[in-house]
Amino acid sequence: MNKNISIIGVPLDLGADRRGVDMGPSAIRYAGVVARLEKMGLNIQDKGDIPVTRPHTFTETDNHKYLDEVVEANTRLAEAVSGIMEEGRFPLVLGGDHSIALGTVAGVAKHVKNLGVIWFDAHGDLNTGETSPSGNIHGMPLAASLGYGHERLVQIGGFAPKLKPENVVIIGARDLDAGERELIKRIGLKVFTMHEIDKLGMARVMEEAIAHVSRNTDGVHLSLDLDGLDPHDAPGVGTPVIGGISYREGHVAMEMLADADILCSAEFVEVNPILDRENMTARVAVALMSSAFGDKLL
Ligand code: 6HN
Ligand code: MN
Ligand code: MN
Ligand code: MN
Repeated sequence: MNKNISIIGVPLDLGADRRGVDMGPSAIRYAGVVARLEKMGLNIQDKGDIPVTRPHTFTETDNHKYLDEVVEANTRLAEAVSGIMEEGRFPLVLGGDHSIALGTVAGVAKHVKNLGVIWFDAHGDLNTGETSPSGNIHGMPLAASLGYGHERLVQIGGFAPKLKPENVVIIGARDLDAGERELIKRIGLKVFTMHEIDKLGMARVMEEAIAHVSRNTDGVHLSLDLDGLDPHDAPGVGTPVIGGISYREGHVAMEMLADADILCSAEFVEVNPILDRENMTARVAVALMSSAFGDKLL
């Protein structure tokens, strides 16, 4: 695997309607991400944060809150991630709300012909302006990366679509909106809900998920929303949903990803220190990262 990792933070909460998740990158750094990964023998470069414009007033465009600011931040992020890929390094993006996947996926997909994606989340993030119950863009990035939704989101980075539905899996879903379920069925997206995780176990789910996303792809992006975990283990998230992935299930999933050696990029999003307890969710994020990069217990 690529041992040269470039970290980039995105202090954006506008995709989640300003709820403190902009402090996620600081919380993850405070939890010791750089030292932890360096201790594993990885070469870490922390490139700091993407500048995010703070609006003076609330704006909404066709049921998209803060569309201009979210597009601007993600356009910058796409360029930064693309630059990291060009240097042959592994982009590790720290969120920030999940709308930042728009920029990360755009930057990675520019360099990986057939990009696979593993989307860990309680949610589908498959809404469009038409289906979103909230107008929050963090509920839309997977749809937009697949080519569905507002043109300005779909076209971030200047090309579309970034992903083919057959190269994507969602893991941990348990709160899907009506329009999201409809899109999943229409495009045949592979979703491992909590039902499959309970029934088959995480190891079997990961075997199937890894086989699915690596079959016809040249690299796999991990987009991990901390709300995919159970709120008991990761309480510092803006949209918690009970009955999620346990800390241990999360670890075995990351360890299996490291063993499969398929990742080309990763992002850890939705860490919200204001809603957290003793920075626990940021610490869980760092622990999961180290497992995804191959840290072993023995
Ligand atoms: N996230 N499906 C809900 C919405 O507003 O579209 C929740 C989205 C949550 C998004 O956690 O990344
Ligand atoms: Mn999400
Ligand atoms: Mn979520
Ligand atoms: Mn269960």
